[in-house]
Amino acid sequence: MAKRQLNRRQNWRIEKIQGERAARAAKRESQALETLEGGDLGPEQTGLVIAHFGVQVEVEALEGELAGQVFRCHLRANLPALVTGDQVVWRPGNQGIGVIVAQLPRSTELCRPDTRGQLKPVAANVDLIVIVFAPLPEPHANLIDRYLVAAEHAGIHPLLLLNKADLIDEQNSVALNALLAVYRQLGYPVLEVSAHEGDGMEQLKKQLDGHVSVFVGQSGVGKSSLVNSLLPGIETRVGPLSELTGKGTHTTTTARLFHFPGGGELIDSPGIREFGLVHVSREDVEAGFIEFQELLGHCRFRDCKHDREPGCALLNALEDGRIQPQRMASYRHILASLPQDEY
Ligand SMILES: Nc1nc2c(ncn2[C@@H]2O[C@H](COP(=O)(O)OP(=O)(O)O)[C@@H](O)[C@H]2O)c(=O)[nH]1
Ligand SMILES: [Mg+2]
Ligand SMILES: [Zn+2]
Repeated sequence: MAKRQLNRRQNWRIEKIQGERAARAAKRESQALETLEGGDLGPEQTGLVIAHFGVQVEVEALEGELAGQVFRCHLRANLPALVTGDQVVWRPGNQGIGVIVAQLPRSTELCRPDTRGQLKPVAANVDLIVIVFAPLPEPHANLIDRYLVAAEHAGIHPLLLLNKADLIDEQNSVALNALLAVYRQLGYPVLEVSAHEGDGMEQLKKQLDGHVSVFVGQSGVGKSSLVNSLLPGIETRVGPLSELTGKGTHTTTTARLFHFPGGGELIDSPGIREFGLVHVSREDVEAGFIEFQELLGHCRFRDCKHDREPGCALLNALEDGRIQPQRMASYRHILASLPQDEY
């Protein structure tokens, strides 16, 4: 009991200190904003949010003589929450500081639940999800299908990337080829590369050019290796920027946007690499299996669960090979993993 009270008192103290710290930061922020707004601000122009810090964002100028330069920006009150990848209207101040005036509409949003379980956007305007897998750790079709459902749900094109092609041998090649064939047959783009040996990397660079990508996939498949190979000297690129914001309260907590030297953008953070299937409904899962699209709504029973029902359009398609058994198994596996009320 005494211990719990002590903990409560400690917690209260910690919360108080954190609250005071946040209040001081907010005050500093509004004073800085006031000073900035009182000075000479440059014209309104478009920019790209490349990183997000507690109360500020880093914006890359997209047009005019400042294009390509990075500015730390204060946020005007009443702006919606900004994330990396957002396009904004902003005005430059002096000494690399600016003000965000407005957020431009997003084409896509990647969301994740926060610590309270609430879905929060973590990246905006991503248009390519690179789903990475490898001969080792052994790929699970089920996991790939989860990523595909997530990509379809977010309305973002997927690219299936088999890394560690140098590890393909007589023992694993049959199963791997069968796996790749399933996705090729569905019309998904599939690429084989080796981050270590460099095979296929030029092709990958071409596919990334012109897109804002994220890399996802299970641990150990080589995402870090791929990113390091595609972004040589990433540390030196990050270094000078973080000096600007190196104060304790401004440590980056979210994703950062990088430019691939070969063209295209990457939005990256550990959180994004683990991006998976969150908060989807039974309908979302069905919609995520693209080969189901022309069949859904054609079952005899309107509330068909595609399980054992007679006249089920999906089961008929499974029977005559229009749906591949492995995909049907994945579909059932994913459904069974949803919270009960969604199922
Ligand atoms: N043989 C081989 N190993 C690789 C390749 N890419 C990455 N690895 C290795 O796979 C392991 C996991 O790589 P890492 O990039 O940390 O994977 P991550 O967890 O997805 O970020 C490391 O030991 C890498 O050296 C590759 O193309 N070929
Ligand atoms: Mg890694
Ligand atoms: Zn059915």
